[in-house]
Amino acid sequence: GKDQWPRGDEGVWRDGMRTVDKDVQAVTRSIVGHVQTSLARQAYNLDNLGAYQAAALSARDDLLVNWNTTQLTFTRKQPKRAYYLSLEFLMGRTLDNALLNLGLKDKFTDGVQKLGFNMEDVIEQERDAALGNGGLGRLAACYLDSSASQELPVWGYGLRYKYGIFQQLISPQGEQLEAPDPWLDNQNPWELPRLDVTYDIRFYGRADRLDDGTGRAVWHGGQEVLAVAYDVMIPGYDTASTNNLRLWESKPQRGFDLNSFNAGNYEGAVEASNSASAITSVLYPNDHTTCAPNRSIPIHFGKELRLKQQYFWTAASLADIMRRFKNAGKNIREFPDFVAIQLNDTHPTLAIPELMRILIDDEDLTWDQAWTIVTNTFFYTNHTVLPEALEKWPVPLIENVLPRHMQIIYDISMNGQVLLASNHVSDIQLTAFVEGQPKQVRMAHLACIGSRKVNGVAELHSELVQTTILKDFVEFEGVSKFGNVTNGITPRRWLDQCNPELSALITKTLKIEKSVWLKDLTKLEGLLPFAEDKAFRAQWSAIKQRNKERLAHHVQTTLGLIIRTDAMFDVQIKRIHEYKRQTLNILGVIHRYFALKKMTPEEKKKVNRRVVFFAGKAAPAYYIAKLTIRLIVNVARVINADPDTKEYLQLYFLPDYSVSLAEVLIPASDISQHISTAGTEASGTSNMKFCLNGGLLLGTVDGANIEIAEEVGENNVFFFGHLTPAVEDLRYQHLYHPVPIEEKCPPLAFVLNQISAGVFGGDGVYEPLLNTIRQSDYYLITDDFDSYIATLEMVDEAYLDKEEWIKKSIRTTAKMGKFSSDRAINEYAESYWNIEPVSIPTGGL
Ligand code: RUG
Repeated sequence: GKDQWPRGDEGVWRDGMRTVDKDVQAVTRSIVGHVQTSLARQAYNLDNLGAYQAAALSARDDLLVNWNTTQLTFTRKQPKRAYYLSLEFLMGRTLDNALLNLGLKDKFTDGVQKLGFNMEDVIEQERDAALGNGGLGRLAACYLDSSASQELPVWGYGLRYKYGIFQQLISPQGEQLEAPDPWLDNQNPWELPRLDVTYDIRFYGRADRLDDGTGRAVWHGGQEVLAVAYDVMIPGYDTASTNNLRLWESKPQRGFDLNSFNAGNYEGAVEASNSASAITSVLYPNDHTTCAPNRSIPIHFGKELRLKQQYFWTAASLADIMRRFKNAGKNIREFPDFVAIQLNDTHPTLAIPELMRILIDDEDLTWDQAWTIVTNTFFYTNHTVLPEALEKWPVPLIENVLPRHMQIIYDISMNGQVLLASNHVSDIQLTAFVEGQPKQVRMAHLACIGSRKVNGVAELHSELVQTTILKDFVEFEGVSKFGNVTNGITPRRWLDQCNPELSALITKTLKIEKSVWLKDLTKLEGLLPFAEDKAFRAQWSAIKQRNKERLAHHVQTTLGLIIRTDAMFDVQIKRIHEYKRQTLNILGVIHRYFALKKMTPEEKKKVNRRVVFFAGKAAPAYYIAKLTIRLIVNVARVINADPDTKEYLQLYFLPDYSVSLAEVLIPASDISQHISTAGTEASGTSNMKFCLNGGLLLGTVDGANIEIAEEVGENNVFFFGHLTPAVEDLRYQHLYHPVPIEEKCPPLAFVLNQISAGVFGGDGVYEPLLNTIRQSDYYLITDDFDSYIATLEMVDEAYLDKEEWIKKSIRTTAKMGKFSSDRAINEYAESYWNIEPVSIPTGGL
């Protein structure tokens, strides 16, 4: 219909919405204005935090104009939209990124300086928004940046956790301690509460099937919780396009307490309120849901609150999507023509039965009509093939919390089985998704059968998805349903923002606008010829050196440690997990330590100096991972204090790894380690970040390492270890034909014995960790140790040839174009979602 707006005089409205290009004076005026009004603080008595808050509010004003224009344009043009459902969005800090994307960084830096502040200090005031565990959540954040930058109509949907990922502290004994992360305590200028956008979400109660032959049911009773929307603006780079990330907060329903109060049950009312608010209280601190096989039960197993989080978020998001779709006046059958929903891992799989419920119970569609819509709307990304990490929910739990959904899941299962039988699939049991004793729902199977496409996150991984966990679905549904989208990273944050000097050198060298290569990262290839240019190499390496000094300075100011910068910086930063094999790395460090101790002073002089950095959190219940941290910290204590070796080898565990810490570590790295057991790391994304910043890669033939090597050339990466097809066999050998480590790998046996003997203290505390290697060695430490050590020696040798090393570094950066998240998001948009860019006018409508 005809637009009903604006009220009054349109010219007056437009004049009010007009924005002018901000100059430095406009910036300072706006900041001072916010100090006085929004913050109600004294202009002449302001600290860094106040300056940050005022600067953030000022930047937010600019974002809001673009955000409004973008949303209004979408509403008017009604393009097909995509929605990215993710339980985690690991955003990090916003101010710097927002200013760079808006093109206002220089003006703000000037303006802030005129007001007596230093921009870097101001930026440092912001707390990370750490609503994620690791790669999966950071990927979601990179995809939002790229969607907005590519002007794609994409919204994110997630939860507004009151507490993000825990803060990691390290005790004097080297133990990880966890403290809460009350990140909202200082207020959050980047979110807009939408107290008017709310939905009632039901839990428990009863589902009564109607016997009118329609298959409909009525779900009633139980608990109702209110979902309240908070919007986060996502600015695109060098465009007005500003997308939305909508996060839900749970609250007691309005008037929830009236009945209880009337009945004189005050405590009952307060309890109900607590249980409603608890849903979005805290991010579950586990990636990969579980621990290693056979050693512990899954961490989420049967965790009712986690199930409630998943449903609360998917139900609120779907209700919101449905309301927007209906407001556009479309017929329900057109739903998949206007809506694509990406399921980030199995966490939002309940969206599948939930949409079935809405279509059947509320919209009166038949089962077949509803199923056609559902299977044309959803897309599922798998992020792991580790069997122990695949989500399963006990049937009795779902039955209790979501009785209607359990009925629908049974119906989907039954229909699937009938189809399978008629397709002569060999082993129906394998594809069943309600299975086991007690019965469980396998969420990956449900996500797969309910989606239009299923993808993995790197070529090897996508292949493994098709040949292992979803093999029978490939047989049943055809291989064309399955695909690959190799992960990507945003070059705005992971080069321009975190490594401004390198970014400036690249722009100067390529002789094109920064905005050109940052939007088409393949342009970096233009750097290749400069690898042969000595003067350029000198500039390149001087920047790396300054980034090392920046890191050393950071460590000194935050931890009081003095780090030498005339050494190779060797970095492994990621969640602590057995499959990622931080153990292999620390055992390698110990091996090196003893080798150094045996050397004469003459021999030592020829040694490549090395500073080894670790950072990463362990899931609080993951005992072996916590022991690994403890070992690293205590080895560091011994090595760094040993006068025989400390000049040649230093070791640091940097506590409380975060996006912001990564932004300092990555540009400073000469080499980084990505050394998972082959076939276990789906992709990895920090490998891409290091290489983009000219750090070389030491890794196994796994995940995206393989594609990085394909791009940059095998001679510019350091690969080692057994390949994926060998892994099963080796595990079998460990179990049924074990060879003592003394025989199989004497240098490793020596290292393990030194730890056991107490050289690094601990009084036997490390035995459970060492036993994982001595016994079944599921992650193949004993098989890969020799080739790991040999490869480290090759790295040393290569580093000593400084000029060659810099050439490798330049060539690596030059060939990283493929790994921009712009490329990845365009693949999703074109091959899966079928959405198109919508251009947004600058300066308001
Ligand atoms: O472990 C994977 C990484 O390899 C990958 O790069 C990242 C993004 O795709 O996702 C990680 N991941 C997998 N996080 N959680 C899971 C399993 O639930």
